Amino acid sequence: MTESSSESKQIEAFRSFKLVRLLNEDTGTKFMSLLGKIGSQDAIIVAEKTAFNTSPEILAKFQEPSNLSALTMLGQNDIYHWFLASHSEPDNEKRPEIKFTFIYPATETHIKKYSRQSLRMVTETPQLYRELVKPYMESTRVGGRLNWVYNILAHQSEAEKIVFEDTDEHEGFILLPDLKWDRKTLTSLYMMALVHRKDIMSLRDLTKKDVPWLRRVGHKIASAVCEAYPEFESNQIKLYVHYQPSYYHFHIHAVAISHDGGLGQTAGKAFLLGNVISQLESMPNEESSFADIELTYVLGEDSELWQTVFKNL
Ligand code: G7M
Repeated sequence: MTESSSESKQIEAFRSFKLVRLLNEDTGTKFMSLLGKIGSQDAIIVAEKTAFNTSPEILAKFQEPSNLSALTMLGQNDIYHWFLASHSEPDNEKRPEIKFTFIYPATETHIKKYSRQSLRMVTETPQLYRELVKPYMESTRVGGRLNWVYNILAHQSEAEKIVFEDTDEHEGFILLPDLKWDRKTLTSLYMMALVHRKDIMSLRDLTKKDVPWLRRVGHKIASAVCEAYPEFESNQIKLYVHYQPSYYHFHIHAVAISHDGGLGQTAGKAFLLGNVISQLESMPNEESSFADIELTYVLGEDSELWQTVFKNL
């Protein structure tokens, strides 16, 4: 058989695939596998979305908004906006294929955060934290970087998206969809809980005294997610905090365990809330905190922390 006749035979077989069922899908890596029949035999199709074409001609299309029909805004908060969009073919309008996050005006920190960069493992001792990292964190809390958080807490932005709120000033928090989530695809459910109290910049400020509060918050988040989305049971939701987070106002991520969230969910970045609580519990006294222990985590080489603290060590 010649190469071209074998190819056309395989294409013909592929086209005669009769779907039996979906075997698997992954919202993070944008993949699905399908079981089907070709005649009487089983066949599997694994489908993956291809990478973006980043040739200059295609990138130039972003200058012509008419190429992005059906641009629907999903949310907006301060300088952050997020959209769903389709290419110009009318059929696609029913099923948008691109989700955009639009940051405008963007700062130098945003540009660095979204740029390709090498990663480094760093070990932050309690002393390093006290002397260099904590002052850095404090410096980022001014100048509007937390505006979007305060807008949510004051019900000035995204109020209609709040899934649950405990309004207590000290105990309370707001649970709402993370801007990363399209708010439709349940297998990639991605929520966040922003606490009302403003005295916790990160994991480092949690003390043993906070354990009962953290337990209550964890339970309330899990039950609120399950009440809003009854497809989930509480052990299908992963609760974690980031160290380092991008924003220094304490928040907890609540994500469907079926979702592959990439680097943000890996060791070196995500600290499971349950383990944070048990680590705090094992500390010697009520004032002991995460500020007293060494933490190892991943940093991008373009991040301000790498540039200003760890690179020079
Ligand atoms: O833990 P870390 O600081 O890296 O996470 C911050 C999270 O906040 C990320 O998952 C962002 O997608 C999410 N996020 C950031 N901004 C600016 C917004 C926003 O304006 N609205 C909502 N809902 N989530 C946001």
